[in-house]
Amino acid sequence: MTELRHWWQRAVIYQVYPRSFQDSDGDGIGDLRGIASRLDHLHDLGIDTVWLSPIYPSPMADFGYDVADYTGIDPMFGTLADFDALVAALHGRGMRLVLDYVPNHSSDRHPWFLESRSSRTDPKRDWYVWRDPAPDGGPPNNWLSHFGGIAWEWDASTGQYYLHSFLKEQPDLNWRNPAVKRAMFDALRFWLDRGVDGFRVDVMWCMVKDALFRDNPPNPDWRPGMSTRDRLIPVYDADRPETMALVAEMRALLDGYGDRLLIGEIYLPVERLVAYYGPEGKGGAQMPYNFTLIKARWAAESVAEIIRRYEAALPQPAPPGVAWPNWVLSNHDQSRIGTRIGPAQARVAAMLLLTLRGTPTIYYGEEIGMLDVPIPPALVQDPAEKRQPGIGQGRDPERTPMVWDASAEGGFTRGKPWLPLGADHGRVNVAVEAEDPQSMLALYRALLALRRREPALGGGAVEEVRADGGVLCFVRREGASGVAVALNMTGAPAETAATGRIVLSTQLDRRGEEVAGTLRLRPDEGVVLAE
Ligand code: TEU
Repeated sequence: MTELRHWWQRAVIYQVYPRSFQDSDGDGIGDLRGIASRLDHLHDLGIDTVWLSPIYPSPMADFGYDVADYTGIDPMFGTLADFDALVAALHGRGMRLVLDYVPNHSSDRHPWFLESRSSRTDPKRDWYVWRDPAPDGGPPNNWLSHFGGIAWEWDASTGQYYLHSFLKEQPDLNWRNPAVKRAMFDALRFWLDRGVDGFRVDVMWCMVKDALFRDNPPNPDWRPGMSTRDRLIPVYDADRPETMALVAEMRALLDGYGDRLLIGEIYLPVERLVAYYGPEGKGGAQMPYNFTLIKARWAAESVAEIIRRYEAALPQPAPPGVAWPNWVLSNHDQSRIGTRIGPAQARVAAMLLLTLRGTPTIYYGEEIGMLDVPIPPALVQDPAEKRQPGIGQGRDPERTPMVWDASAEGGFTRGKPWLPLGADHGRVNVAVEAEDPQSMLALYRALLALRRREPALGGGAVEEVRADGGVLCFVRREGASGVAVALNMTGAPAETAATGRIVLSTQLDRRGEEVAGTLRLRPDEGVVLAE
């Protein structure tokens, strides 16, 4: 029997993209006061932990992932007083706050970088990654930016290149320099002292680079249409062995404040991903984010295989608090689930996310079934799309404003929203769905309530994972109690063997129906059965 000792094992995390959640001052961009005004929605839904994408002062070249001050709030989002009020409001409701932390790079406008680039002898020169040109005058090596093109920018006034794994406006910090570590750890303490419950660490697997700056080898599987970064295999600029020691230090710092949460944003195959729990599954991040469902082929057999492979990769044995799983369907960098697999299957995905073993993260708007919003070229905001147009890297479509009601701007702003709302916003919104007992919102509420009520859905083991034709089946078991989950991942009726009483269907009917031997599922229907 698994006792869930830690709050983050019982948590349901909700990601807020602050620009897009709620505007309070009419500038068309969301802000902290706006978020604070919408906590009832999250609380009623059954959410207990909010993760905010960056709210720090920033020139917004990458919408806050280019930080110009690690211990402030961008005026666009509010003030430190607004922040403290938000923390107090969350804690007052028994909820928690996780902040984004962006250690790999700062903004090129950060005072540290301005000093660093001012001269080769500046005391902060070594706070960033500066290298001499190659003998031919070109970049020091072949490393590529995640956003296209070479990862090095020439600085004519000091005659060296600096490294930027993302935009040239996002120079990489040099974590091999102890002064950088001290300053960046002080920033963590600043927020922990203000009551923050944890951090989601941006590109955790990229923080440390090869000390010898060796070239990455070519990727034989690269094909036109793929991102230019995929031309090389990122052996030397990501997932370096030294990263683990740094993660362990971050974790120890957080542990000094009690039971705080360290989440790592990590895009790696699961066998490498689990290394970020730390040796023997402890001492690293409690949640190396598991993005396997984001890349999944949406079919019962492949998702069954993902669950088995992930569970098997977790460091074993797993005493409480060690190598705890987590699941993610979407985030601010990825196409929304309903767009990837269709609105009908998005309901099945919601049931999957909230019945699997481990802490789920819900991306804002998924609880009402928001879809990607096509953005005409003239309205594109995302630098990823501007730099490599047309290859599907643009992230604006999944970052459009949260829709609260059927009014013209969806209750998001009284001004002009920074990105347009979807054409479906008269139907897909909180107010309309709150009145509809069959809505996606009603389904999310029912799933979250069931998850809290049913011990097997908390700490219970996941067993008997199998695909039966197009139906994904698994059992969650906790001591004597167990539930079975059966998800029809096709648009056709299906049958599978099951016995028990239906406690929830994705179509929000059939409750209490007894199943004896054969479970018949409608197209795109998932059910949870109690034994
Ligand atoms: O994303 C890291 C990352 O790997 C992205 O390049 C991702 O693969 C891409 O956006 C998919 O299109 C993090 C943040 O989540 C992202 O928003 C930032 O732009 C990036 O880091 C730089 O900080």
